Amino acid sequence: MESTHTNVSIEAVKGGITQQPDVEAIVNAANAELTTGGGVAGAIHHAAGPELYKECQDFAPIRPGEAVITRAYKLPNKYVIHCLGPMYERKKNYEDLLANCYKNALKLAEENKIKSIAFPAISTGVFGYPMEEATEVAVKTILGEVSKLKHLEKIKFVLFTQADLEIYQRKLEELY
Ligand code: AR6
Repeated sequence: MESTHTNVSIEAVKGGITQQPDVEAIVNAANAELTTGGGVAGAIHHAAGPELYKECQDFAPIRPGEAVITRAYKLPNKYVIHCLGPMYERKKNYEDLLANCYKNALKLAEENKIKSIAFPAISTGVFGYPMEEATEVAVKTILGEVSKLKHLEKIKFVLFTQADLEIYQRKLEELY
């Protein structure tokens, strides 16, 4: 019988999402068409190789808040979970849509019995979501789901800059 984990480790680190070999799945801040793009998506597609793009085309397009899972090809991980974040303030419910990204990514991770996952700060680059606000949504949503997790043991937030890392660390201390 499976039991629910109450001791999931949650950490924030500074680094690149494609350089996280200790996790089974990494999350992509994707575009609707699941094409290469820039930022996180560009780095992931570049590191994974062209087969990732080919597999993605079976799932595209996706809508804001949705997530799909693929293999990770040349990346040091087993899976990539592609989430489409909302463009900041473009839709009334942008906060719910961002929360849905995190919820749906965790759902796919659980369905695939994934033990460890790394998230970038979805929507905070090209999509313009302010880091402070996005961090609040990301951390609150993840903490709200933790008690339901059966397989995940490790959740990592991967931030690109020291300033972003500090925002996450502060929010985790405040809420965790
Ligand atoms: N590792 C970790 N974080 C990164 C990396 C990386 N390699 N590169 C950038 N970041 P973005 P979005 C940070 O723009 O806002 C794409 O072109 C970055 O500093 O990648 O959801 C897609 O194709 C920022 O804090 O994602 C879409 O069209 C955060 O990751 C669109 O951009 C997210 O930045 C998605 O925009």
